[in-house]
Amino acid sequence: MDNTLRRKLLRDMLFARRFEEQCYQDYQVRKIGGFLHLYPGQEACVHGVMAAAKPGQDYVITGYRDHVHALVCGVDPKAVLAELYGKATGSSGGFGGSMHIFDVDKHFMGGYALVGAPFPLAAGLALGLKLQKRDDLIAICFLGDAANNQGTFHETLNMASVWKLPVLFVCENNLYGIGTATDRSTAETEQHKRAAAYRIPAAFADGQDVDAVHAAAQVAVDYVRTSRTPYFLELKTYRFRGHSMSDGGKYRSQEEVDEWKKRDPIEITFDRLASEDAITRDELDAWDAEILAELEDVIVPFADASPEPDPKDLMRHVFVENDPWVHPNGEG
Ligand SMILES: Cc1ncc(C[n+]2csc(CCOP(=O)(O)OP(=O)(O)O)c2C)c(N)n1
Ligand SMILES: [Mg+2]
Repeated sequence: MDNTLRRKLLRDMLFARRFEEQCYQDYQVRKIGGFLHLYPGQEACVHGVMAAAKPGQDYVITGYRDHVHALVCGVDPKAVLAELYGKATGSSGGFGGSMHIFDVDKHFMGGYALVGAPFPLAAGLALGLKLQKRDDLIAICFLGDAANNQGTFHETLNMASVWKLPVLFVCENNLYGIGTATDRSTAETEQHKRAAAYRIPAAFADGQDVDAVHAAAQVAVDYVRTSRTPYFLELKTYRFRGHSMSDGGKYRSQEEVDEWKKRDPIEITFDRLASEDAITRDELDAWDAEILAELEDVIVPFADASPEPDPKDLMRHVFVENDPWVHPNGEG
């Protein structure tokens, strides 16, 4: 990776970190309600993968830890924060909240609360590309390690392989599903080995190192894009915060968290650039100040000032609207 791209990824990861910290604060003061799953620690995963893909063009889908995936696909941060605040200007009109960011224009297809649900939807997106002969695009599914124990994982990988679908499965293996360590729930903890059962080629990379993620993802993305068949990429990573905001943190030691924090993807990338004299600490601090100012002066005020959704729209998006096949008598 050249330093121009590395610097961009560093700034983008810093933005993602600050955005998530803003969400953390806003939850404390109840500007954000419901569930909130934050991404700090895992930034190198989605940034590294998408730098090897076509953000905004390739179809991306993920679970509930979805804010940063949306941002990387080009969803407006103002619309993401407004969605978190439940405002009408949110990316899902304020109906979805944290777990349901969605932006069809950016080909960001959500944002799902149900663990494992995006697997078959990703295969469906890839099937759609295949039927439409959009051979320039692929589908990318980002999910956690525990999701791989859902039936949907096995059903989808099997069919994606048999049907030759252009889908990349990215496993963000952060070693836990809520408070359960993977080795307590999963017979094969090396997640990439599980793809072999479906004859899907797979690889593993260090999910704290954006260079390593990007290099592995470039192979993966190129493979799917040219062969039009699936690939599985496991990224070993760690979340610095709790699973969600209601995490007591009893299942892992402070020593373990501290050890992983020494492998902060932002610091790793900064150190690599600094070792090549391609950045200074002052420059990083200046970026940080810019990002904090953008949050404080632009993004938060936009979400604050936005209106609540109109109560008359409460039942919208529940049933298909204006579809003669679904409503042959015109009845809802
Ligand atoms: C179908 C379903 N079962 C259970 C849950 C409750 N649940 C929410 S997150 C989670 C753990 C998922 O862990 P993982 O896939 O590793 O992702 P991570 O949160 O670590 O990113 C569970 C069991 C759910 N949301 N959906
Ligand atoms: Mg996990």
